[in-house]
Amino acid sequence: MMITKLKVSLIYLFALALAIVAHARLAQATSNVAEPSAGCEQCHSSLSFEGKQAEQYKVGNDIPTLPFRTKTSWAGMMPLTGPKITNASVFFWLWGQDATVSGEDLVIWLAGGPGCSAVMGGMMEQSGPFIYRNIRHYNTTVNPYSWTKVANVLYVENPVGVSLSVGDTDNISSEDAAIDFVSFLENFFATFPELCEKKLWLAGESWAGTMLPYAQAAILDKQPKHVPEVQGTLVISGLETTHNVSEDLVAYQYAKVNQKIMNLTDGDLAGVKDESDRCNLTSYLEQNLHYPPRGRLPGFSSNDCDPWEAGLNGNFDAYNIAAPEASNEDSQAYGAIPNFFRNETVQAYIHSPPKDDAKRCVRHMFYPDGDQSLAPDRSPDFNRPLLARMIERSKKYMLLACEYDYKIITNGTALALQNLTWNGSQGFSKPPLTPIFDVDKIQRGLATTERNLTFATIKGSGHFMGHDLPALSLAAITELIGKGDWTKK
Ligand SMILES: *[C@@H]1O[C@H](CO)[C@@H](O)[C@H](O)[C@H]1NC(C)=O
Ligand SMILES: *[C@@H]1O[C@H](CO)[C@@H](O)[C@H](O)[C@H]1NC(C)=O
Ligand SMILES: *[C@@H]1O[C@H](CO)[C@@H](O)[C@H](O)[C@H]1NC(C)=O
Ligand SMILES: *[C@@H]1O[C@H](CO)[C@@H](O)[C@H](O)[C@H]1NC(C)=O
Ligand SMILES: *[C@@H]1O[C@H](CO)[C@@H](O)[C@H](O)[C@H]1NC(C)=O
Ligand SMILES: *[C@@H]1O[C@H](CO)[C@@H](O)[C@H](O)[C@H]1NC(C)=O
Ligand SMILES: *[C@@H]1O[C@H](CO)[C@@H](O)[C@H](O)[C@H]1NC(C)=O
Ligand SMILES: *[C@@H]1O[C@H](CO)[C@@H](O)[C@H](O)[C@H]1NC(C)=O
Ligand SMILES: *[C@@H]1O[C@H](CO)[C@@H](O)[C@H](O)[C@H]1NC(C)=O
Ligand SMILES: *[C@@H]1O[C@H](CO)[C@@H](O)[C@H](O)[C@H]1NC(C)=O
Ligand SMILES: CC(=O)N[C@H]1CO[C@H](CO)[C@@H](O)[C@@H]1O
Repeated sequence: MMITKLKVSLIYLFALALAIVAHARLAQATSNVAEPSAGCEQCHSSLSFEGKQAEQYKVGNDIPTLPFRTKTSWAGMMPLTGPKITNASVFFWLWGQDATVSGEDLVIWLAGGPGCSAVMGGMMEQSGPFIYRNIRHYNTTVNPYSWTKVANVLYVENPVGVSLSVGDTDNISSEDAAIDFVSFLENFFATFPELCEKKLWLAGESWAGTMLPYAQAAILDKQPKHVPEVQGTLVISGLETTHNVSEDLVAYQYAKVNQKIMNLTDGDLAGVKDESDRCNLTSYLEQNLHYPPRGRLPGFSSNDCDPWEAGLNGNFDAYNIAAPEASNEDSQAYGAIPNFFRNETVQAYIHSPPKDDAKRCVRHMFYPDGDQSLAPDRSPDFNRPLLARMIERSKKYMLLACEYDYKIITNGTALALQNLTWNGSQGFSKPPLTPIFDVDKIQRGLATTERNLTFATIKGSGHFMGHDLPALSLAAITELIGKGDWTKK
């Protein structure tokens, strides 16, 4: 009797053990979310949402036209609400972090332009789970440097008017775009309330360098319900000052240093110098860029000259002066990505707008006079500028400037920063001298950090750093959110 009972319990225990092992295996298989977001097998996201609201945005694992499966993601049109908004909504795409749990960080990426698509240019060309980098073959590949390796990432179309948005707008400035963005955030976090607990970080490129401090300020002003406080910002090739400073003031020196790469003849270079001389800009840089700065930098005028424009006489791509035959390849990439969004089967699957004319960038945003907001280094004035105020409200603020970028020239940004007073003093005491490394441990540039502001000069990259140096782009976002140290090899 005793023995039988024992046998029975042993068998029971054995069966129970088997069941536990089997269950554990199953759990492991179904929660194996450390796999990449694209090219996954189980394809479960580390994010999940309870609410019905979120459910309608869910994107499945077999996105039409992609040659691999992707993790569950969330995408679609988020309506904007506000006194003057009647019928505007913008597309977003949200990805969970590639880890067993979703982690504490949410990064939002905004594109430049104004008028370029964050989803097309940011997600699908630079930092997303899959990218169109093999543009010769017109197909897409898994991105081994996806930002989802370290954070939950959200790509947002901004401002209204970008091609993956609907609705008309007569908005004309960064300040307007920031107000619309806050409306997006309010509705987004109401739809995905589980994300309200995350640490919120902002990132963007080019014109987003102007827009992002306005966005952060608008969040601080409005204190919208449920929207987390902004922890910090990463700006790549950002416009922090006027075009006159970032282009005209430094164009001659840039052209002189890069004459060969830009294919400028001696005559072309002399033309740039003539334009620069005409407004007495030629020695501004060498006389005024000092570490630490020697007082406020003098004013200047480029009313009657255009040295930057004169530099365009060379044969090169202003976004990457070192790109060989860049324009041809890029136009193909620009075709492949919009085509993805023009496919009706895709549109239905990812809830994107039914547009057969989706474009990577729309021209004439804020037409005809351009962004009416002042540059962040002088808004509302030089004494207490927006950029300085937002740096002071951030754990970390990172500005990356790229060597081969003739649109936003590194030394122009450097001049603006040496003229900026934040956290009690003006400029940096030392130039960027600390080596920084990408995630493959290759040195890619130099950086300096003072009073929560990092300024980095990047070697060997054009304007679109996430395209040119994706492993550095991943290192930069990891540095921002405090999950790595890019000064360590
Ligand atoms: C859209 O994608 C579907 C699914 O891959 C494909 O069958 C269809 O041919 C595509 N449509 C166009 C117009 O390319
Ligand atoms: C709002 O926009 C959608 C999409 O463009 C359109 O179908 C709808 O008719 C518009 N509604 C109003 C009230 O304008
Ligand atoms: C892209 O196309 C090329 C040529 O057809 C092929 O060799 C390559 O495997 C494709 N890549 C992907 C990710 O489909
Ligand atoms: C940037 O400024 C520094 C300091 O004046 C100068 O040495 C360097 O040549 C400049 N670089 C370019 C590309 O203009
Ligand atoms: C020309 O520029 C130099 C250097 O920036 C400055 O010292 C000088 O005063 C300027 N001359 C005039 C006439 O503005
Ligand atoms: C530097 O700041 C002063 C105001 O203090 C301004 O007049 C000047 O234009 C600024 N220079 C640059 C390069 O931004
Ligand atoms: C900036 O440059 C533009 C043209 O390039 C010119 O119209 C404008 O007056 C300039 N502003 C200043 C302050 O020099
Ligand atoms: C620049 O000039 C070199 C040599 O003359 C040439 O090989 C290269 O293709 C040119 N670059 C562009 C973008 O035209
Ligand atoms: C600025 O950086 C310091 C040192 O890392 C940190 O203690 C401080 O909290 C940061 N400022 C803000 C506003 O977070
Ligand atoms: C910024 O300024 C505040 C107040 O002056 C000071 O307490 C803080 O340590 C400064 N932060 C940094 C990173 O220098
Ligand atoms: C349609 C739209 O985006 N309208 C916004 C433009 O900007 C103003 C603020 O200046 C908002 O109030 C509008 O709602």
